[in-house]
Formats: sequence, structure tokens, C-alpha cells
Amino acid sequence: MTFELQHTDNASDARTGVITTDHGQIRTPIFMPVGTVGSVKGVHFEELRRQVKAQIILGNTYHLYLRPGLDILRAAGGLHGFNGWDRPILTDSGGFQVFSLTGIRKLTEEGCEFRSHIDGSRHIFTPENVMDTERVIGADIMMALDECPPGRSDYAYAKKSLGLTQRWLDRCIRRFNETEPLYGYKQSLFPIVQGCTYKDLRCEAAKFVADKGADGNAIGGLAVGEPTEVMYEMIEVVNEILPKDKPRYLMGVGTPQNILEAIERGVDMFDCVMPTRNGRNAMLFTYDGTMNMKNKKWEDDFSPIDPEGCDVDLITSKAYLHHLFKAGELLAMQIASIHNLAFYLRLVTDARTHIEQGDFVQWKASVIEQLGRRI
Ligand code: PRF
Repeated sequence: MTFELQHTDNASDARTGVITTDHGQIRTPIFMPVGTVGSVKGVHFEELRRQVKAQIILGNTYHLYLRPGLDILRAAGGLHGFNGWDRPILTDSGGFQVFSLTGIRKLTEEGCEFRSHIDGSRHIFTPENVMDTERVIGADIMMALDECPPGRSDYAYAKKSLGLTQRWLDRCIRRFNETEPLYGYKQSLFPIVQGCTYKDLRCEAAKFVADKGADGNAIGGLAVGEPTEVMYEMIEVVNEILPKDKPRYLMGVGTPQNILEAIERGVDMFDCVMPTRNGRNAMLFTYDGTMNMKNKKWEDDFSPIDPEGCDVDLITSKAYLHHLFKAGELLAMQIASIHNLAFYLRLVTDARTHIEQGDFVQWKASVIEQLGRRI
């Protein structure tokens, strides 16, 4: 994987670039739809390509390891061979999902023990076996195993946890370097910066990560309950240190406003379940604000759900989508998910255009308030 920086904004840290993988190119800034079990919930790949214009999707090591499991994935030729998505894929390492999904867990120097949310069976993730698993899944970008501590962790816990994440990173890198891709295309390993909301820990973590010289770097441990302003401050502290010529990935973020603020601070890659999860709950994101499609006010509004959106947006009226949600039709969730993902991709593509034009900061200022409105 390579990264070519294209434009750097004069008035902010925003930038554009191109990531080149063996499964194709990704133009940054980019949003990556979340495909937890190898599918983006409710959205067929055909729609992801044509309507959403997704360039890369995410998979989760935790889910794929439990089901379908490594034997099937290996036999299929990795996740690309299994699900038929032929563009780039990134896999999260599983640590974060273990913490958020499994009740019973034990964290040790060796790794994290957990029980499957499917059948309660016991497993352990170590930096070594997670690298091996991500090799079997075969994503173009593999994430290192980290601990994402709770948002309100005290300093002592945050420091101790960061130490563990750093030792795990060294073990990930060692295993990554000792092993080879299994399916004939290259894979990259991204380390993750942790450190909660403590500036000195974030600095130390960013330096530690920057020294590894990885193909790209991630910022984790944010959007976990801290105030938004604190998140932005942490992004600034970390991006001051992370190399400028490598892509920066802010994990699990966020709202359209969060994404624009982070792009302004030099972030290149994003993922979040919000467009699909909120979509399934009848919430649509648009440049005019968010809409709850269950609201009676849409009952007889026959205008398109988004006149500037993708084909699905143009042929679907608000009244019809309202009706589908009221009737509990599966298609309601599908349309809302397609719309929201297409909107997120349009948002980052528009950001890219305005960075290239040199008016990103003005453009951001002109859209950001509207984005947060409820209509
Ligand atoms: N670590 C990993 N995945 C993540 C996070 C993290 O800190 C977050 C935090 N926002 C989302 N996904 N490995």
C-alpha cells in the first residue's frame, strides 16, 4: 500500500491524497462503510458500488473469526473471495469489539479473553493470533490489537493501558513481519494511538507509533464519551506528531460535523455505524439537517428524500419512505441505509473537492450548522 499526498490546505491541516492497494485506489478523505460480518447491513455490494460509490469497506476480525470462522475464510481465498467485494477492505483487530460486545472478559499481558456473544464459548485474542487471523481474512489494511479504555478512565489506568497497547503493538509488528500474505496481494498494518484524553499520553503514544514507520496510522480511543471539543483537541495533539506523508484514520467517528472537523485537523479516513444504524432507525442525514422519517409531517410530502442524492434518493419520495417505515417494511431500512451511506460518501467527496479548490474552511463553515439541524 502506498499513499500519495496531493493537496494540502493553506488555511487548515486538511489534505487530499490517494491510497493505492492491490485491490484498487482510495481517494482521501474517505468514509468506509462498516461491514461487520462481511456485509454492510441492508446494502448489497451492487448498491455499494453504484449508489454509495464506496471505495473501501470495513470488516471485523472478532465477528469473522467467530463466524464463518477461519477454515471457511481460508478455503474461500479470504474475505474478498468469500463475499465477492473486489475493492479494498480494512479489518479492525477485534479488541474494541470484545470490549463493547462481550460481557465476560479478562485482560492480561498475553491478550484478552472473552466469551463469544454467539454461543458463550471461550476464546483469547493475542497480538500474534490476531495478526494470523487478519492474514487469513486477507484485508488490504489490518489494524493492530489495542485496548480502547473507557472514556472516563483515570490517568493511572490510561497510562497502564497505553503501556499494554504499546507492548501489544510491538508483538503485532513482529508477527506481521514474520508472516506473509496468503492470497498473493499485499497487506499493510496500521498501529493505533491510544492515551484517553490526556495530552501527554497522547503525545507519547503518537511518537511511539510514528517511530514504527507504518504505511498508515490510526487514532483510537476517541468518541467514547468524552466531550466533542476534547476529542478535537486530542486529534490536534496527535496529528501534530503523526507523519504527514502517511494516511491517518480516526476510528469509529462519527457525525457529519465530527468528520468535517476532523478533516480540517488532518484526518484522512473514517468509519462509523451511524449511517447504517441510524438509517435502520428511520433517521436520514442530509445537508439540510437530519430527518426522522417516522414523523407524520412526511406523510404527504412527495418530494425526493434528497434531490441532490443518488438514484435511489431521487426515485424515493419522503411520503413513500415514511409509509415503508410505518409498515415495518425491510425496504425502508435498506433505502435509508443506502441514502445515508451515499450522503457520507458525498460529504467526504465534497470536502475533497473544496480542499482542492482551496476554499475548504469557508465551505465547512457554510454547511456545518445546517448539518446538525433537526428538520
Ligand atoms: N480501537 C479499535 N477499534 C475502534 C476503536 C479503538 O479505539 C474505536 C474508538 N472510537 C472504534 N473502533 N481497535
